[in-house]
Amino acid sequence: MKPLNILLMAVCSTLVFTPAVSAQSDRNRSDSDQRRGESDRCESRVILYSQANFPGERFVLEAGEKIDDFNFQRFSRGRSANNRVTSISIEGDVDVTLFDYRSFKGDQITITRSVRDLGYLPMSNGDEDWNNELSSVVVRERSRRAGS
Ligand SMILES: [Ca+2]
Ligand SMILES: [Ca+2]
Repeated sequence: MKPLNILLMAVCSTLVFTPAVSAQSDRNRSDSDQRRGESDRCESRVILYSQANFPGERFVLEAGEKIDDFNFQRFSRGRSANNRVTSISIEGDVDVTLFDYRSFKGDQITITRSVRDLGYLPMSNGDEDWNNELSSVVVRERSRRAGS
């Protein structure tokens, strides 16, 4: 194995931890929750949650994925995900750009780390925050370096 690969694996294993363990109140855990706990692979992905601190309904996005209108997307329990996302878990080496409107329009912000409560993330006008505003999203792989 090349030294670079080993380095990347080491970085991954420190980044991939599951912050959702604190959700004791949530007993309706799905199969994906179980798999998530057991997975020790380094996969980059993003999980959107309807509540603060990562409990409850979720919506999983892989690296490279984009959603242009959350009106047509549903959380794990069937509710529309539009204007409901309150926390975001980032696993692995991805950036996430949030948009207030569909079709990647309106206010936007790019985050590189998990956010426990979008209510503390201000919009550019300074008056509003990102809680329950997300309507479209882009997930990009961060480390796209030439010659690896
Ligand atoms: Ca919410
Ligand atoms: Ca919105």
